[in-house]
Amino acid sequence: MEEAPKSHPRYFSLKTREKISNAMKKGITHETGLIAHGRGEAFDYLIGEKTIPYADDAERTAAAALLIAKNPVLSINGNVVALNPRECVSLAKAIPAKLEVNLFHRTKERIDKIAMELKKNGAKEIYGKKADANIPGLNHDRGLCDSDGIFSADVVLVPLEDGDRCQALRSMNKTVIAIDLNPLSRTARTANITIVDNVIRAIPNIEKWVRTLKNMDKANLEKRVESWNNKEMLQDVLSFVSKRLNSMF
Ligand code: PTJ
Repeated sequence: MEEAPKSHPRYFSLKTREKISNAMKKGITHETGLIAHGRGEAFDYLIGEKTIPYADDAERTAAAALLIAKNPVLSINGNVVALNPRECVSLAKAIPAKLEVNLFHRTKERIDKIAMELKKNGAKEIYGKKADANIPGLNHDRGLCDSDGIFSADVVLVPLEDGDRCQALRSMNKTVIAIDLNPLSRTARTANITIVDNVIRAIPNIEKWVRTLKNMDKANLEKRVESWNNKEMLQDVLSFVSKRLNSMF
């Protein structure tokens, strides 16, 4: 494939497409991950392709939830590893949290390739290969997970999650943090804390907040998480988008 020209006004977006397309050719990203990426691009356009204040606030709350968790796990799929493997490993180390490869379109080959990619980027231990537990209510390989990873986690960060699985994780009484550019998706409406931002910007910004909040009193962090109103935030995002679109022309 010919390289994206640096002078192109949408160079960053074209490079990102190249990354995800190359990851698909390597068998890391599932082919439907390209479709999911396209949907994400469309919603990113609507928010202006930058971290809006509501997302920054959600990223800060997510950092607080991850810091007070007893067993936090970052769930890694084929899209997020294609876009920011180093940043995921760095965030996991900063919290610290476990990294688990958890796929919607699960195959052993993809699990191994994604785990290898995370190791190349500095991860030591990767969960997800044992798959000795099942998320109740999911009658498909997408329910498989590790007993000492996602299954026993109290807080799970799921970038680009499927709505069904998000609901199943919530039914297990876990705190679910989703990153989803679509504020209308079932995932966005089901998670405890939804980050309406691109994973490319969200993961490093959560890490920035983790480092800022790390030495803060736990009671303060708990207060922030407990007072989070996800529905109100999603309504604010939709008003933001609507005002932004109305003021464009
Ligand atoms: O690697 P696998 O097998 O686990 O499969 C991963 C995909 C993404 C294919 C699978 O989880 C899937 O089908 O996801 P959905 O249900 O299409 O949901 C993807 C959601 O992520 C959509 O709402 C998109 O708007 C959103 N999205 C896409 N790209 C990004 C994004 N959100 C944040 N950042 C992105 N870069």
